[in-house]
Amino acid sequence: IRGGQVSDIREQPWQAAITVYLPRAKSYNFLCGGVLIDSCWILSAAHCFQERCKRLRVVLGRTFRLQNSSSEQIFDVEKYWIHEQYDDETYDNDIALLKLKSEFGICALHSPEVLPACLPEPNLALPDWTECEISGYGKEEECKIHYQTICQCKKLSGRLVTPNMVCAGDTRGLDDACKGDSGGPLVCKKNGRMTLMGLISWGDGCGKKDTPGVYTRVTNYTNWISSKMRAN
Ligand code: 4AZ
Repeated sequence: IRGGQVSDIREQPWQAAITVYLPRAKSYNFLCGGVLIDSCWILSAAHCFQERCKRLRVVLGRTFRLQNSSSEQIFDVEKYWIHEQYDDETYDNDIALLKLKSEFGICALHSPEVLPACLPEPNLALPDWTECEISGYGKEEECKIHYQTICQCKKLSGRLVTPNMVCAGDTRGLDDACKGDSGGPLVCKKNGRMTLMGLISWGDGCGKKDTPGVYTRVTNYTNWISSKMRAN
């Protein structure tokens, strides 16, 4: 996160860190952010998983990327799905769903540090300039930004913003997602609940004036998410 403030995981208890096993180093390295949406299910960005067949592990309940914490819960990933129409050139449909490995059908246990975000109703529309929050381990921070149903223009720095994307930013160009935050949450308060409206996807740099960040538009994928969860 660019701008933003250092934050405790209890402010964003759905924030996940996705790590990948590096055989040479014999250790797991941070890969991307993710969002806990149910005990055994994590959403993230498809572009994080372009190299296939990697051993993945998810860390929940941790405030700092590299600092173990007594509240953390760690899970291997049983399987993951990249959206069938994901386009790695335009980042259209930049969404992936991960299933955590469990023994008895229960994975994450709820605690003040580990709690799922709510998914929106498929037709939920928020007014432009609704205040929302993003978080990430890019710099262990969160920040407040404004939701924009449509970008000021259909293109951002020459790249197409498709109807499967939503923009959000801070007009001053201070607070923004940045490298390492991809896959993490854009949550907005709706009827008192923090609702997942976006997944950090791409942008033109970070924190440039009048240049919002681009997020995967989660409302377009609620059917895709629930059908995968039901079938698996
Ligand atoms: C990235 O590289 C990235 N300012 C994510 C979001 C934004 C820029 C870069 C948006 O993961």
